[in-house]
Amino acid sequence: MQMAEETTQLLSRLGVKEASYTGGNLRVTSPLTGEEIAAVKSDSTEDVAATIQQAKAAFAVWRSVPAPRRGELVRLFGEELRAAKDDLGRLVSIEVGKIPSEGAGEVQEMIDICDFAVGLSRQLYGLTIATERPGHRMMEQWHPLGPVGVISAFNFPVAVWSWNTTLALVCGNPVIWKPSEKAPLTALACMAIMARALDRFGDSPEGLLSVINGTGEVGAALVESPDIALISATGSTRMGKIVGPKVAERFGRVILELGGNNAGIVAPSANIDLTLRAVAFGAMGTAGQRCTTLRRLFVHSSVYDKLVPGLKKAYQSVSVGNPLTSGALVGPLIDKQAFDQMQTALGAAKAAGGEITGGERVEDGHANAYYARPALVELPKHEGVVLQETFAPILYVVKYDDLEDAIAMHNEVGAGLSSCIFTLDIQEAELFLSAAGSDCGIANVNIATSGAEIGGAFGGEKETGGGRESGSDAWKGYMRRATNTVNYSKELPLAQGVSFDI
Ligand code: UN1
Repeated sequence: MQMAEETTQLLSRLGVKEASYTGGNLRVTSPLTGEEIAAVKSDSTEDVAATIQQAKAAFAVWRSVPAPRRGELVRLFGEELRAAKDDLGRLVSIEVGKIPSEGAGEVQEMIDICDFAVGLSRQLYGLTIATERPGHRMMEQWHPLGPVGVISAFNFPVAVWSWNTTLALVCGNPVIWKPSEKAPLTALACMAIMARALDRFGDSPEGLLSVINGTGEVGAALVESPDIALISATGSTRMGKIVGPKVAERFGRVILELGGNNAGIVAPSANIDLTLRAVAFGAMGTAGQRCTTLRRLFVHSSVYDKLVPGLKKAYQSVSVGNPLTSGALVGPLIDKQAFDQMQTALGAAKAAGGEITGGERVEDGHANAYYARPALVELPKHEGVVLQETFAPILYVVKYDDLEDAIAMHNEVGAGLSSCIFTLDIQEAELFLSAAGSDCGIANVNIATSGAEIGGAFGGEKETGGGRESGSDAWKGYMRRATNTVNYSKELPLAQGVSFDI
């Protein structure tokens, strides 16, 4: 079956109206074959303004709905997602090129965060705090914040929106979603799935959830609106450098989840077999297009020859191709630009004395599909191109002798998202996790950098932007805290012993 035809069938089964993905000006191509599969209508800045006003009105209603009732909407969404998992996972694969288990895995991540958010809807706890004044009580409450704008990237076209949306909903906030212009179809599908949950829920306000499609100016209209209390944006550091200051200018709140140049350290005691498998998934999975992809590996000189030849073999033999027709483990890069950037980085690495295994284009019979064999680059020094994130399957390998040097190199880059160490030595593991160790938001032992579960807070430091999404107490980013002091006495003692007797 032709890709466009299958896409139409999937969209119709998922409940997306044909008019929303035919005849529009935003052409959608599948990276699997380079074929055009749909043409989505772009929204205008006037459409965005109207959507924001609707969200504002929805907020006035939704903030007063009890949080456990808000959780009920998320529970129903989780049920609808379970029913739609196969179709939505397949659509993710078609639209952004993921292998089937990763397409389905992304939808599973959405289901998981629904479950988390439903529980959370009964746990939006504030503290009660001891006061210094007699007859007083002090406490904090967490209140809904306001409309949330979610800007998501092509590589996790649906999961990242769901982390933000499920939390925002139970926290009492409407959400407007600006998906990547490379992945508008999966966004339309999510809205159709959500529409079924909203129908079953019954009495939600109009404009509680919406999607706006288009390019930069549509996103900018969202970012610049004083009515959007929080912008949660996932994408490149370059994008974050534009979005962050714009929101700060109007004193809005941001959650930024930007680039990663994630690294691992392989210590002398590492279990080499486990390390090899973990590195292979971390570095080559999702064709190197996760923000948590493993991009740099520091290998102790005593185990270098035990690990690296095996890794090279894996790079030479891993199956690359259309994952829907061949069962390949490495699918396509998202587009030509991604492939060109990969080749530019490899050229720079070669010029710096890097020894490259793989990296070449793999022909799949489609001129506009860009498949590349993942590249392993043995670098003599940790400098130059390795310090930049290239959103492609390139793993740079550098030898080390001293763990402190390896940690220093590890922390030398701008980004600070995810990190890992492979070791059976508890002192090394704990040093890596300590204040003097990895400077990232995520630091792991004996697993690679990618594939985080939703239960932990997700995000990173430095040029990664500092935002946290998904689990732990990331929900606090979607609420405002009010400190309340109540005087139940007949006196008026002032704090800090101040007297002011009129
Ligand atoms: C992303 O690439 O933007 O840890 C998110 C992971 C996934 C999320 C990645 N759970 O790889």
